[in-house]
Amino acid sequence: MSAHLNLSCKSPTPELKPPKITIMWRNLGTKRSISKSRHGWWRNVPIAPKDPILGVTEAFIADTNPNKINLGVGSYRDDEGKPVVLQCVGKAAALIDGEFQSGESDLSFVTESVKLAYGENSGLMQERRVAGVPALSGTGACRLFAEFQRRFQPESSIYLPMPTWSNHHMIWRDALVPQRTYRYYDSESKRLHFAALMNDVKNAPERSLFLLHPCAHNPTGIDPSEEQWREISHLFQVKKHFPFFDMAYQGFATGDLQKDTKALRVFLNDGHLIGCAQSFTKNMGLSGQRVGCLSILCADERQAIAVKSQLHQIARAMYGKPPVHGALLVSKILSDPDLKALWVHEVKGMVDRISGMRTTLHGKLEKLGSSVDWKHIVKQIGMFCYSGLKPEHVDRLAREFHIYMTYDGRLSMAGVTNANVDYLANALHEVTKSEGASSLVVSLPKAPIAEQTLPILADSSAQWEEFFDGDSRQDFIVD
Ligand code: PLA
Repeated sequence: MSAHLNLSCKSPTPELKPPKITIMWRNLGTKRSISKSRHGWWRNVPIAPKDPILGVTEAFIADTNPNKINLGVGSYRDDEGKPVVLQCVGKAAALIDGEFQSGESDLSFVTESVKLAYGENSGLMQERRVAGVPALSGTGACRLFAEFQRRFQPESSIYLPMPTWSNHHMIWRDALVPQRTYRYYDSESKRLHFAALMNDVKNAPERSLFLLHPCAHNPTGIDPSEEQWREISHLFQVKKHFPFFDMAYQGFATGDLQKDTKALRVFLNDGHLIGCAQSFTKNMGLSGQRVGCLSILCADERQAIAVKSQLHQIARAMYGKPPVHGALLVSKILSDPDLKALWVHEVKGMVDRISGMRTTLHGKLEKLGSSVDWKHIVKQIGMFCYSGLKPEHVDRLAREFHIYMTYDGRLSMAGVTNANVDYLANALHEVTKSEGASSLVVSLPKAPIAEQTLPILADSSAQWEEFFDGDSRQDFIVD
């Protein structure tokens, strides 16, 4: 401002004031107008709703109580509650140290990943019918497929199980693919609602795309049996549906990586063309590396080349390529027999620890004389216990006991340890004291979670109640 005054005073002809005009123009950019325009660009942007899973971790981190427990996100922890670097990963890291990290690693990573999912001896690799690309972990693999689906099956919807991982709704929403749901879980019996599932598969229009969890279903911890997979696969053949498997927990259902691919095997034996998203986040503990693979089994090599080229092109415009370090670690582990054997052993170790904690927690609750029937804690498999706790229980657990979980009552069993299991059992007993034996019944969301704002620590559970109406079959379309 003072510069402006000084300069204008230098003008010999005050009427023209040329320097002043220049300075006045500059003056438009003074602090006040700059800050105004800066605020103007994004003034209409509202704060995004908290993520139903990641928001729990935020609340946990903000809590300073020493007894706090995070049972929100499904990340494996050891019995001291610490994140684990698998030994096989440490050894592989030493081996790849200094290795030339070029795009060449893609090939072996994809080949090894596909072998792991489709089977070592499957002839599919020799037939070159699998279009596989590295992806940004399981989330990125799903997102890439959703984008591919919208481009090449623009009229199609995606059928998601109800319930499913909350982010599935957001992934397909952002890819602008209409969503439908199919029934999966029976809240009363806490079992697979097989008849309803088959009914919904049967009633879907021919040639629909379905997302299936091949093992360790998130959040219910309930998988179809092999016989049930056969029936599902048969019905898919009749209806010409396309199965897209989101395999984020290979190994976590049974502790055996091969057994956990039984759903894929059944579908492959029946001659289906399939899609598969693989994640190494949980089973290799590579959360920070974001390693995944998207594969699509095509009718012949020509198709596979075309599909792969399109997947690469979509990825190229979104993020280029995923980082290579994690993919190198995975391909090293999968291609080295000793490292692979060590990995298989370590996966079993993680799964055994989780199922041991299920037994311990269940035993403690029985000992406390809980009136609630907690058998599902030991019956369910994988990382999660779909407890049936209601939003008001979840609220109380957070407020009074500093125990955090998602509002649907999903507990990550990977966060339970010998040191915190007594405290957890007491807290669960305390908040459910007034409940009867059969009262822990999950109410399923009545609308896609992505469509509504989920309360993380709701002041009242009324907000949450809006999500539920007890009707497990909801069809909805995202425009
Ligand atoms: N698919 C399913 C069914 C998942 O449960 C998850 C992760 C993913 C894909 C994504 O895997 P990624 O981390 O390899 O991308 N679900 C977690 C974490 C474990 C999360 O929500 O991000 C969960 O707590 O549900």
